[in-house]
Amino acid sequence: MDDILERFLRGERRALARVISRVENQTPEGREYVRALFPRSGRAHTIGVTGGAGSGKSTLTGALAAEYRRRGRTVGIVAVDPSSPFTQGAILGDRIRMQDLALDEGVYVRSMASRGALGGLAPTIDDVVAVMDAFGFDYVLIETVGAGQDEVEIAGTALTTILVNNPGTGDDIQAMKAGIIEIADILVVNKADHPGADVLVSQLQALLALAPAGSRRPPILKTTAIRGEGFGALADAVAEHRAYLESSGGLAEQRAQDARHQVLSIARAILLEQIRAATPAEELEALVLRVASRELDPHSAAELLAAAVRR
Ligand SMILES: Nc1nc2c(ncn2[C@@H]2O[C@H](COP(=O)(O)OP(=O)(O)OP(=O)(O)O)[C@@H](O)[C@H]2O)c(=O)[nH]1
Ligand SMILES: [Mg+2]
Repeated sequence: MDDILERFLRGERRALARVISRVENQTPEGREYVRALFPRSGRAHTIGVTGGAGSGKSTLTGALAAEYRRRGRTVGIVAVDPSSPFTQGAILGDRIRMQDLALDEGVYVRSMASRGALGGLAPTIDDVVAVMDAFGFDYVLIETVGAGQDEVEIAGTALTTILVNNPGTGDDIQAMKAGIIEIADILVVNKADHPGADVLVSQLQALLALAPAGSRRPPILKTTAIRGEGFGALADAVAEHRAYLESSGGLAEQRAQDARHQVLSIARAILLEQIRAATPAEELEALVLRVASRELDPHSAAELLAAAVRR
């Protein structure tokens, strides 16, 4: 065991930062760290915060973290978004409290790019979350912008997924159409200081009423993240969701599902890497152009790539 890992296990934040960097860069060392630390993970309550761009995810994440600190709990935050204000140091609407959070030993914030080298949500996000979990944070909050597949993937990473909506944007209706609501364990109407919050709550209630009988109805909560309003209730709803998972047997099921998802996505990345290694870029490009010109069908082209790996 090297020095960094030892210091990590003693709870040194600088060692945590080093470990995360190596994990994020997918170095062989990073992989060893994940291997060593993974057995220590699984204790934190992981919470995904997703929703439309600008819906207040970062502000809400900061305010929820502040609520947990008030309750004496520690929090790791992973912001999966290069444009996240976390990087610019503006977590909360209230500057003073933001500073408190930044200086607080019980909170650790890490921003990372949303895309891996091979495209798609980087498998390293799961690894970074596991590392923070192993470090001993009670909660690990994961912010990701809801722009396509990411929110579905994040639901695989987090035990509890919070979907952030805003009044008066019409985004919520879009979200329903995309089926995003199905991944939400808790629905939040943020910017409740804006008009139309209650209307949106009613609309969401009406939509949830269409869910199959017997399925769990996610609670709908109003927050005003810039003022830190509604976070006692939100933290309670998160705890209730965890209790529900534990009592319904859903926790074990979800952990198995997460593990399946992670293993398969890493295996997919490994295979894709092997395909790239077995076929030079210009050959791959030529093959792709043959498909584009309808000379070759995509299945046959993919078979050729797979055959190159087998050789
Ligand atoms: N009025 C009001 N504004 C809010 C509230 N929460 C966040 N905002 C503002 O909304 C804007 C976006 O907030 P962010 O927290 O950066 O939103 P985000 O969803 O993280 O944004 P991206 O990560 O860029 O997608 C900021 O100007 C916030 O101050 C709220 O409850 N009420
Ligand atoms: Mg953000």
